[in-house]
Amino acid sequence: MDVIKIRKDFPVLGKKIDGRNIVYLDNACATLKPRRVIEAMNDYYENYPACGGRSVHRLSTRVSIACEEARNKVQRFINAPSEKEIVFTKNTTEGLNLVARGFGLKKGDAVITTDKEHNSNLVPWHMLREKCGVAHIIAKSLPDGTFDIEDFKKRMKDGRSKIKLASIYHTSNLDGYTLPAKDIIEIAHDAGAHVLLDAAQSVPHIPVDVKRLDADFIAFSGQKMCGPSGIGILYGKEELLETLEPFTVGGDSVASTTYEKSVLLGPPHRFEGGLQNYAGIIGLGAAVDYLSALGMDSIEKHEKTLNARLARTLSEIRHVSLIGPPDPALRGGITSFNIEGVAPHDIAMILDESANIMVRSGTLCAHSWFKARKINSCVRASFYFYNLEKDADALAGCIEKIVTDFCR
Ligand code: ALA
Repeated sequence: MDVIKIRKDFPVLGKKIDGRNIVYLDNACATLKPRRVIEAMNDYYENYPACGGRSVHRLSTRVSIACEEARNKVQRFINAPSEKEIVFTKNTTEGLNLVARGFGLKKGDAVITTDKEHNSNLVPWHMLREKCGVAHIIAKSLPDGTFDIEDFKKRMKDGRSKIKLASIYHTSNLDGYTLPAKDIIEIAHDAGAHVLLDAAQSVPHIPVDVKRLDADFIAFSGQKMCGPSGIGILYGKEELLETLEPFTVGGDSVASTTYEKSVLLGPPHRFEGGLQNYAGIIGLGAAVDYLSALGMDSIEKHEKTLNARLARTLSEIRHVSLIGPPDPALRGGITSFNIEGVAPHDIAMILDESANIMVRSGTLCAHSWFKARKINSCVRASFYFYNLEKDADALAGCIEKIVTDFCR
């Protein structure tokens, strides 16, 4: 990959703060946007800022066509069998909530997650337990953060006929570890459960093929894959979307209504009530084109190279502890760490203010994991394809300096 050339596509990478370029390593939270995405959205606002799916005039028709083209692009990107299986949502969280609310789980049923879930794949199950009495089972990770497949198998066996849904992260936002999703899905299916993958951190970074995985649902977000914020995707197998109950209904989600009754449209439109985020959908389509042209295999390889380089340097710095598997090949493009005796938010601020290095710090929307392990929080650096080796080196150099200055 020609990273120097690629970087020219990202306007913000050409800008300076305090006279220096930025080193953006907060990609697991939100990625930067290439010019092509920004232009696609501007084109919508400048040239056809109408609504889609309703009016028959030319501007509106153009919106409808552009949105359905974006849907087809997403379909091809994840190898979904039908465009009807691609539902536009606000973000991953909304996709997960849509399944949690609409899947028809009731008292006596159970859902299984892991002990490493983002709050978006935890809070909906807490609510379902409190409101409807749906049990929540938690599969354990191994001490290094990898998936304990034996524990999962046992829990699926013990909970057979009770566990209706396994809702699990695909790639962890905490440490970058990617689960053996295909095996997990097979185990869940054999036990009679469906599977929902929180794919917010996988779809932007590795090739994801829903047909090969045989995933029932996957949810992900535009903003983590070079697209705009405020747009997400829920993929669901067509026959499951047919029975999933929508929670936002209204304009454009119905075929017809009387005063007494509504006839819903089929998927995906029945889930897309109200005017949509047209600029976001169109921008997402442009982001998918951009990533497809680069190739997901190349993106994955590049991130792993940078993470391995960072790991080599960090392993030589005392007082630094890593979160997740020690082998960087198992952590995609993510390195989460702590420096003994230095608060993560302080580290993040020092990195930002002294070197324009932007990382995330805190509990990464996974308080439950940190609390269970009595770790306050951490710093997370996350790479993307536009990062350079010198970005990894700059981070390592600053960490070394912080250790020298603050650790005795
Ligand atoms: N899920 C996002 C992150 O991990 C917000 O940063």
